[in-house]
Amino acid sequence: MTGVEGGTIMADGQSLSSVPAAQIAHTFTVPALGINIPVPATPTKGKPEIVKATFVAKKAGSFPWFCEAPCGTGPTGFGGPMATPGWMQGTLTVSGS
Ligand SMILES: [Cu+2]
Repeated sequence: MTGVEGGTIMADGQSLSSVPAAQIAHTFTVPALGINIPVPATPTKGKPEIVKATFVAKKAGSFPWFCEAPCGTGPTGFGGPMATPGWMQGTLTVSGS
């Protein structure tokens, strides 16, 4: 998904509401909470970019998160880190208040 949902993202100080699919390096996606944060690739190779994201979890619990961009290894890009828990997938735990 290219749109920012359930939060905000700033890339080098610029607020983004979406990132073109071809420019997405990673996503932080939590379907159960309606959160999708696409992370743009660095526009200039070798030049770091600061990306800041915020989101509010609307309920407590443990929810799976994952990256939807094929950023891993292998012919499809879904190997290696994409298939390794703790890298491009995991569990977001939200405490109640
Ligand atoms: Cu990724």
